[in-house]
Amino acid sequence: MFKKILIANRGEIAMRVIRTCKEMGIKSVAVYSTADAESLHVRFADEAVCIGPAPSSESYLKMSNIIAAAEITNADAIHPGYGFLSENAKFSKICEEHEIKFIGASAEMIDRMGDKASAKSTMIEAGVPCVPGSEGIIPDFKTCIKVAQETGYPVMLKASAGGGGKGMRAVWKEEDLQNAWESARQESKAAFGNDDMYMEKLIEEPRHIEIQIVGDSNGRACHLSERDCSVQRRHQKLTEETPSPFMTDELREKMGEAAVKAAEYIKYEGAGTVEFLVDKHRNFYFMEMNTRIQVEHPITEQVVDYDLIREQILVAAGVPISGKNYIPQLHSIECRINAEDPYKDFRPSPGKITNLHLPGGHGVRIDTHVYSGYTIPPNYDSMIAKLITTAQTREEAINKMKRALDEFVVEGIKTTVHFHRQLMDHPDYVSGNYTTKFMEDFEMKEPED
Ligand code: MV4
Repeated sequence: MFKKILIANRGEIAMRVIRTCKEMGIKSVAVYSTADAESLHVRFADEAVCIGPAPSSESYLKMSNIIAAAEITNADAIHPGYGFLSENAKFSKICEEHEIKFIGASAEMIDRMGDKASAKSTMIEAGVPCVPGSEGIIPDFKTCIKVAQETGYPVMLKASAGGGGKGMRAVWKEEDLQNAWESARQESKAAFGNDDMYMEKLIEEPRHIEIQIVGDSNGRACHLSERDCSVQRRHQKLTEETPSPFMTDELREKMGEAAVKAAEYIKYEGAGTVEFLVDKHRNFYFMEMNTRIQVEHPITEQVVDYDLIREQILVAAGVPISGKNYIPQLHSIECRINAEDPYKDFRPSPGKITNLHLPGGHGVRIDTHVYSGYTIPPNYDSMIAKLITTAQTREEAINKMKRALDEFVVEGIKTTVHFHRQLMDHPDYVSGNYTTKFMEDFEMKEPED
């Protein structure tokens, strides 16, 4: 078992990993930029190393400095969290070359799943349902027209190096195809240095339902049921829940089986997430596979009583998984609390938290790194806390979320607490009748004076 793990991340996920390390009797090393010198993960870790100035490119993305920190502290493993280097194949490789265990996917696996067209081809081989469309990358516009005609409009053009909606275009009729093809490729080239495109039949008003899987070094995998992540704004998840209000026992069985089949086919090791698009007829299609722990992992932990970070560490240390599939026994909802002003188009609101009161009580979990007096730096993403409520039923979990949001006090900055409070009263949310289109029509009600 590892003696010391370096956490190559910051904020709430660094706290999350440090906590499990402490419970497992593993020493923890925090790395931090000069902007994070007063951050909580620095104080909670057994050791802390400053790896550079505020800009991520000079600190949390600076592979040489992170490896150096691991060497001088004699860490035998690195946990990358999510974001930053968590799905960076080069970093996974460098860790391997330095004989430091990367608690995540191998460089080959990251490359294979990171290239969306190749991931899709792999899933087709594995017999996982995929959206009909092109066979791999589209070589030129002439082929693009032909594939669109064969697929039938509307179609979705997608960047193979993409993800999160970048380089993606919905095309409803042939006359719009050329502009879409050119602008999507430009956007993808600019964002990823790669303009490979593939095409799919457009799934209208889909839900985003993902399955948590864990695979071990013996090639076995299990699933830990689903998370509904359809409430998104500009491809940023705002709130997630499990079980999905759209799920049926039969659909869960089929999606869980498909996700396990995918993981076992590629001999996936560690915690991963298979993302699916689900249409209104409950047909599901492979969308992407993420080879990292996800922000929203706590709701799965809550309903199946499972520590996913602990599982990642055990699998990385070669311990076989229990192998049984998990079906949710409870209902759990996560609200991402961001330092953004929902009354001003969610614009960022960094600064000093002058007063903070966190909610608590039965069924309330808060994953956060902030404290009263903490100054949120403007350099990183805006999430300051995850508020998670868990109860026997969805109605009770929503009720608990409302009560917890009403208790949540943050002064000195604006946050999305009021957005989530209004969401919990929205009829389409409360009825569970929402898709990825939900936020397009959502409008904040002005605050009562
Ligand atoms: C789609 C789609 C409809 N049809 N693919 C968005 C980013 C990436 N995860 C894939 N996405 C989509 N792919 C087909 N064939 C609609 C989306 C989509 C979406 C998917 C999940 C969650 C939110 C979304 C918001 C807009 C579009």
